[in-house]
Amino acid sequence: MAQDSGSGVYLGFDFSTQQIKVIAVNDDSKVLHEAAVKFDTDLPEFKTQGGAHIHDDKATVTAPTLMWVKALDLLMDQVKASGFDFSKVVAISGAGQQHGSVYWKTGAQNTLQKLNPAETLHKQLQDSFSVADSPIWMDSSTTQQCRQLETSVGGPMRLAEITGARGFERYTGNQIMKISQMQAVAYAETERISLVSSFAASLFYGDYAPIDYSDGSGMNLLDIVKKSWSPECLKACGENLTTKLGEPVSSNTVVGKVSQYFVDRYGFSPACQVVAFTGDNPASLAGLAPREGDAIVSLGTSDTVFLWLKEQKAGLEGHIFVNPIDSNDYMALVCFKNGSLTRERIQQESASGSWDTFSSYLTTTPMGNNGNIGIYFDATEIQPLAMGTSRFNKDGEKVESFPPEIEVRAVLESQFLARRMYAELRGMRVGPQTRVIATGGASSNMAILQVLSDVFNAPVYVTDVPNSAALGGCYRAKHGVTGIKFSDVVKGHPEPVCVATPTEGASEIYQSMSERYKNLEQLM
Ligand code: 5FX
Repeated sequence: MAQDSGSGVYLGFDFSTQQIKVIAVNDDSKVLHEAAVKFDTDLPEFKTQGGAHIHDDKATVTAPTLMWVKALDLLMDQVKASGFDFSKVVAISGAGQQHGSVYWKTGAQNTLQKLNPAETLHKQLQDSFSVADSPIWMDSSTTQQCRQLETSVGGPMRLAEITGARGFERYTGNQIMKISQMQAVAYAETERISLVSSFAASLFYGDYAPIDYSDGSGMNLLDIVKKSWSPECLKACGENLTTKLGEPVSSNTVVGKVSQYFVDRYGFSPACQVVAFTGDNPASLAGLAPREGDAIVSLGTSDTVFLWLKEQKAGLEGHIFVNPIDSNDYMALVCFKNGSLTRERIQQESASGSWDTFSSYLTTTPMGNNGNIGIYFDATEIQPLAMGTSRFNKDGEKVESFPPEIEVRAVLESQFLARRMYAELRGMRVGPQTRVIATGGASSNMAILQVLSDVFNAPVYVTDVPNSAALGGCYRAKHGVTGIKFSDVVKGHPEPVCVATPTEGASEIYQSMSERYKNLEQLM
């Protein structure tokens, strides 16, 4: 298999919701190897759907912790069988789905430190978790705990000022509070609580790896300015949390050497280093190698806008994380549930299921859609917390339907106006100088990207990086061990290509439309 000798190799893992993925790159950022294990199909014995178990109440969503361990066994065996030479790996880092938590049972540290290379990890760690099913980011069962935490620190805004976000159901502190309340015995038996990211790093390190500041910012527990646990938040969420969580560290910290288990079983060099793992979104920021001021718009099942911020301002919408590359900076993230699935529904209903027809409607309708605005929340949106469809004509009157070409433009214009409006609240500054980097499935449709460019009044770029979280792990591994500037680490990274620039007049049209959108959204 392709593996150039001489150059250092860096491994990046992504423990995401549906699979574990690994990428190996060399010093020139050339991808040498990729592999993945999918939970639903490669580990059917765990009976997950999309990597998760949705419980009867629909709000509780978990994943079996041991499934992730077994997936790593499979992945490592698969990569070894392909002939990959692990001895060349200089450093490892990686990512995990954000917010999910792992509960290590008393004694698990000892087991981790003494792993037998003749046995699989999952066999040796089968009794190491006090809570067998890890709550994950899709869980929304902790509304009561969110309100309790907000009240205990002085309200949602105060919680946002301390931790970068008001109480969000999926945030780990609220999940921990629920476990401490509902599974008190299991909680008492827990010697360490990891995030999915630090749990994954612990498997490689053969000991408890620390939580990094950036993924730790998704917990409602970390003081994102002081970069230490907030004593008042810890107190509200469970007993002895200071001990159970361990000290958080900067995201580019070298945790230590890979464990003897990986040296003996897979042939890693004993000098190979493990750099702190982080959340999948922070890792993607690193994997897209942005420049300061870039706005990344990910158009997928859910749409996400990410920003690299020098300064942050607390607010009730969206999330602020400590920046994964430079912990003096921040990263803003705003997530929207109604992304591609809603666009696909309109494409089915108004464009006969044809993307060509959908795109042609975008080129034949004018910017601003003659004053028509449609808002389409097929699933309960995150901001605003609302559901349903509303259409308004140029006079602001509600109408039942739009002609198909108006409907197609309306869904994109309202989605992009919302992405822009909420991202601006979290510090995004768009304009001709800003590079908007589009990723995700819909970023291959040029007609859609032209609307994005017009609404954001900024040039839109695309980049050929399909696995940005795993690739971000490789870059972060190199950054952590070499200490060289991040811009030098990513020097071989493909430059994003500009594919759309704002049409003349777009700025004025969407400035006034955004005012109208803001008011209409409140009627939802
Ligand atoms: C971000 O806050 C999220 O909850 C998701 O994007 C998860 O990180 C997906 F893994």
